[in-house]
Amino acid sequence: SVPTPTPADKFSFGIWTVQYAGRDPFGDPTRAPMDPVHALEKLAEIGAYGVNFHDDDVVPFGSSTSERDAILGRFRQGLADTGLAVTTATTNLFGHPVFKDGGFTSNDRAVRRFALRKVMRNIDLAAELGAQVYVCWGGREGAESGAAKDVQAALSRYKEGFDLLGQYVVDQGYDLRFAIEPKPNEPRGDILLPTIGHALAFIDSLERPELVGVNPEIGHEEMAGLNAAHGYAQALWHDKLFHIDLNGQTGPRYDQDFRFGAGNARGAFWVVDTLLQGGYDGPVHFDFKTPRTEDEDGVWTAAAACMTNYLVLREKALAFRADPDVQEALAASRVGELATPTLAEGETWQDLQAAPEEDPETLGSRGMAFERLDQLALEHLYGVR
Ligand code: GLO
Ligand code: NI
Ligand code: NI
Ligand code: NI
Repeated sequence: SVPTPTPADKFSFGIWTVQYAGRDPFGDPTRAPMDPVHALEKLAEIGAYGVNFHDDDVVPFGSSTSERDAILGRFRQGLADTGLAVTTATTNLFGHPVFKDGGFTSNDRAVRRFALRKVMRNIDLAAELGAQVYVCWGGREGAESGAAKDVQAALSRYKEGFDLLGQYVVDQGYDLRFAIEPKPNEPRGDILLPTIGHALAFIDSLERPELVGVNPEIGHEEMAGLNAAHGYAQALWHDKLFHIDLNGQTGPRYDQDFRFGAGNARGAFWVVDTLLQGGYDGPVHFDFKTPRTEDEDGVWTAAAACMTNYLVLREKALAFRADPDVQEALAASRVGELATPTLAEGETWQDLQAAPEEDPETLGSRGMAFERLDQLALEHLYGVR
């Protein structure tokens, strides 16, 4: 039977995901613009728990203060009426032409100042609405050509931006942490902080690294040819998995943003398993786009399917871990042994050198039995176990 979402599942959506009207580089929108309050109502109806928004998703760029107040009044009412939580918020630093060369790392200093003010303004709203994570996707931070960007200077300005924002939330007393969302390319030819690993290394250079983590998106990692589940695992290992963007992608292509569970289904299974095993307990957030072939009904079908597919994969991943055959196979593959430190308690490199030598022929002849283990996973995924 098809599982149904509950608030305890903590499913959340970017408002922009369902608002996406189908504009792509080759064609105009195929669907009508969607009112944000309508988006809230429908998301609540299909079983979502929370929402995430860019400033401009709710308040159109360039609105006057009185327009902004009126729009936000209606939006707050929509949140109250639907009971949806604001889990996360973010800034649109990519849509307007002012950001054509980036926000925090534009060569144009005036643009950088404008961008940081825009972020601070929306951080105030995010804090007021109870968001705990502020996502930063640097979609326009990058270049199409070599001499256009001094990458080291750009990273210094990127750091300056995060240091300023960290100071801002501390000074304001906000309980808000930042999550950098890596992406290798699109819309820029090359984007700075292209993968989880680049972002993690960058975070170490900040004044307040404890305030900044990552928001990895499955599709973005796969665009880089990487294993998304391994990326999530490393972010967890560093205690930096502050938020997640789940969706579907088929290998290194354009950013497909399929509904979660479509595209690389096997990769999706391992992402869910990794999140469950790693104890991730933040919002289960979807960042997808409904293909422009669909009308509004198709949008709600796709949005609901993200949650269905997560619940299906969660059930399968848990059943996989609970299966006695799998436990036996894990033991045969010596997976648990990896948790045992290589040196015994108190042992030193001298002791290691003095120990009787392992026989490489014997060790090399032992099979790892991974094929059996993986086949069991596939049989769970394919629904025959
Ligand atoms: C684009 C990104 C984008 C971000 C969003 C949140 O590829 O995935 O949708 O997730 O701007 O900051
Ligand atoms: Ni994306
Ligand atoms: Ni994407
Ligand atoms: Ni995203």
